[in-house]
Amino acid sequence: MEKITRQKRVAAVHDISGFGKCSLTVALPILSAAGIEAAALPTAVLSTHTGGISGFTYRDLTADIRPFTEHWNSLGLHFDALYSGFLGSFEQLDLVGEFFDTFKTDDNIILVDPVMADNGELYKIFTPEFAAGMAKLCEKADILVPNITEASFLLGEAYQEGPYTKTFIEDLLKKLTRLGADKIVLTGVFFDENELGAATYDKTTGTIDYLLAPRIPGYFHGTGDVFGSALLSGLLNGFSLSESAGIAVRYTTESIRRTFEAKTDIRFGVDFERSIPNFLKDLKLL
Ligand code: PXL
Repeated sequence: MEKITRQKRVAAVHDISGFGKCSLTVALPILSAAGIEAAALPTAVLSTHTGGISGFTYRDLTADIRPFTEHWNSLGLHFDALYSGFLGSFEQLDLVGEFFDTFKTDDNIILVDPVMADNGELYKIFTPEFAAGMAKLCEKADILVPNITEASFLLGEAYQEGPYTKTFIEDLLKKLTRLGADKIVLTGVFFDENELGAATYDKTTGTIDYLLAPRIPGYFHGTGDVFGSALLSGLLNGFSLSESAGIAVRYTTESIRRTFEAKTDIRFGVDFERSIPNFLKDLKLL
């Protein structure tokens, strides 16, 4: 007989890009598959994501953030995690900060994925001022999940291309905790051309772990959101930070491999759906 426990609940604060598999169209199904209730606070509605696709529509939902916060607060809702990603405007940095302040408790976690840049560059819609504002929002995070480009912008440092050294990565991890979060999961870590993955650092224990998998060539869109959602699924299912990062690396890699073999347009996102069974086995839910 299944033992019934209280279901975990996440507030997912991301945009909804109608086509292209990223942000909410990735976070909601992954969290749901992992048995977690996912509430959505949409930051913007786009026809597609902005990565390599032109002509997308963009409806900014800044004006809805505070009314969502107030309504959810009036319902007395409790979230086990507050998970933010792509924000729709500069003003949302403060509004999402208020959202965090409203729903932060002693027993929940704030996971911030500072979505704004990759491959050494800010996404076209973001400015250096936005990056500075994001660094302020990161002060509220318990767990920060940047890629190496985002880490560089958050620290105000020049981006360095890989392959990296352990000294470089460990220095970056430690500097990132100065922004506020005690736990860092850095993505896009590689020491040679054969493997790629994540590094985790828990400042409270001083532990650093590397979770690497065989590297698949190409830049696949939306993989940061697949990774972040899988990481959070691991954490809320009782796995440690490095175990959860390992689950997320394996899930993201399997999804990328299938997409690579199918020769799908890399802008259209990865086939994370058909990796769900193995993901659930890794989470010990199947
Ligand atoms: O996956 C990150 C992301 C989320 N949302 C939108 C994006 C991007 C990356 O380009 O454009 C709208």
